[in-house]
Amino acid sequence: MDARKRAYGSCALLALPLSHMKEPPPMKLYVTYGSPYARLARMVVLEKGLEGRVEVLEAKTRTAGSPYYHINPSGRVPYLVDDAGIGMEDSQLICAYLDNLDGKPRFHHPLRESGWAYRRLEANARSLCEGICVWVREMTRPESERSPTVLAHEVARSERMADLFEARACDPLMEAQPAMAHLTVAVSLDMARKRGPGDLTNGRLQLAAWMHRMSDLPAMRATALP
Ligand SMILES: N[C@@H](CCC(=O)N[C@@H](CS)C(=O)NCC(=O)O)C(=O)O
Repeated sequence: MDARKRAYGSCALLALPLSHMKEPPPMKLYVTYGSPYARLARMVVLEKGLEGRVEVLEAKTRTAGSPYYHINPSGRVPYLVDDAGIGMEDSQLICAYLDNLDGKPRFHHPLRESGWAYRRLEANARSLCEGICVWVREMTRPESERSPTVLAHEVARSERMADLFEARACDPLMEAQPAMAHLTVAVSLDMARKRGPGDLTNGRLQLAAWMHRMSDLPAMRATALP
């Protein structure tokens, strides 16, 4: 039995050409192009070859009355609406969801995910990312509203975290096939260099070499910060 007959039974609809059959609606991924969290989700879409299933849409964040708030009440990106119309926020959840769609996760290896060493690394990576985001956000405020204390605190944090990753850059875990922890460190370092307090790989030779390798990932290039 052909697909139309299975879907609709024997009726007049069978006279319709196949092109009239309903495709599952594409998933929608709401992003901003400067957000490192949204970039993680965009990278997973590309690395998993999901471009045909996921439509990437730019959201208007941080704007009073933005129509985006009707889609995602938190107003944050990334936000994914799956093909059943169910919405979810948070890059960790969205990346895991997208990576698992084909049942063969590449960035969430089950054994690695349950390993404490890997989970500690990913927590460090997210901590680096969050601090850099705070710095960038503070800098988007009018100069008179910026807090030099917050800025200095985040610069110091980012330096300490960069030292931590410099010391670990040659660990087998850091050198392993990229998983979410690796993607998160890479987007954070890129954000720090282009929008943040500066290039955290300067003077950190191991981290610089590691970042150089990560920058070759096709999805890193394709999602480069505007
Ligand atoms: N924990 C969230 C953080 C997401 C987040 O903070 N996104 C920022 C952009 S980097 C955002 O949407 N900000 C808009 C707002 O705060 O209204 C995740 O991992 O997705």
